[in-house]
Amino acid sequence: MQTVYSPRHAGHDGNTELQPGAIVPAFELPRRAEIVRARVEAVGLGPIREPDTHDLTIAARVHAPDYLDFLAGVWGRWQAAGRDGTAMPFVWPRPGLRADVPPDDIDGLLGFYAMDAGATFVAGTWDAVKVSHDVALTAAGLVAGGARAAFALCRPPGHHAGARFAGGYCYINNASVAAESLRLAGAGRVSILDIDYHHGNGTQDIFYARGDVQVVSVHADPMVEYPYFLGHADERGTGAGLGANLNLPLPHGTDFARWIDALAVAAEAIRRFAPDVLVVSVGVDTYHGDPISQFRLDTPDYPVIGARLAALGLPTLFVMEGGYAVEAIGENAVGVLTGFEGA
Ligand code: Q9C
Ligand code: ZN
Repeated sequence: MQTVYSPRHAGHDGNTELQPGAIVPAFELPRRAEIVRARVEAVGLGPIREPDTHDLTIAARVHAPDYLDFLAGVWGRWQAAGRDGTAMPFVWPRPGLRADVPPDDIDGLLGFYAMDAGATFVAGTWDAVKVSHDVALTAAGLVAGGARAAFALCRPPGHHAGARFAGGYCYINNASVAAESLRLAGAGRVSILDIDYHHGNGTQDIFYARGDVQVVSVHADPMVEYPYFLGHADERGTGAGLGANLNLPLPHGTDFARWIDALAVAAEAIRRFAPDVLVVSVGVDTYHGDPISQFRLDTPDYPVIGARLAALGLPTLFVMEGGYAVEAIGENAVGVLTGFEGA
């Protein structure tokens, strides 16, 4: 399969992250994408190409246009306030406060458009975010054009970004933009399967009331894990989307035997939905060595996952999400893809 990749992700670098009790260097690093790209080359997965440039028309169908304007302009506003380094919010409009009026001040705006302190901005962030979106759309175009599969090597990731907020290292929801583009290219129904360790709250937020895009997620139980406030099993969609959202939360310590049972439930739900195309949010932070996660998957498990996904028999777009055990991220992420190809 073809991989779409841009070196311009690397401008999103040098940012800090708020962790319990400390501010530390961000876990979501440029090296992640470089190691995945090197592994794609090492195993000969297929050609690597750069993305085409896309405008934000499709992104503006899944995100609020004022949110996209904020993303594009935040660094300029931060600089205009005389600042450098890492822009990060510290105050949020939780329920009970006014969440309908974006403030004028940069610190208010940062919180208005964020769910947490986890989507930080440096000088190169917007360019990397825009290009990550281009990568997703270009790879989606390959699948729309008839490819059996394609790999969008997105960085930064996207699945925590909702219709009008950033969070969890995510800004534009690449998988959602790709799914919307596949609908516009003629797919009547699209399924998004999210296998990142964390619940894809942003993807769920975007499609919760839609019946044409199914969202299925296997993830750590939000009772004990980020994002904490979405991802429970009783969230089944609303209105036209009722029944088109499926969450399969699993406890800390989940091993591969238990995880793959949940994947079988997910796969059965996708078969019943009978989509024309599948988008997979591929996070490999389910790995036992991941520094911020608590599942126990191992490197040989990832090709098995890929083979199970291939058995769905659908045109499939893989979109890179999380995975922070940097030394293993190449083998694990590309393992899903080689398992898919080998099936
Ligand atoms: N102590 C993705 O995998 N921080 N985002 C968790 C744990 C947020 C992960 C803090 C993790 C976001 C795309
Ligand atoms: Zn994750």
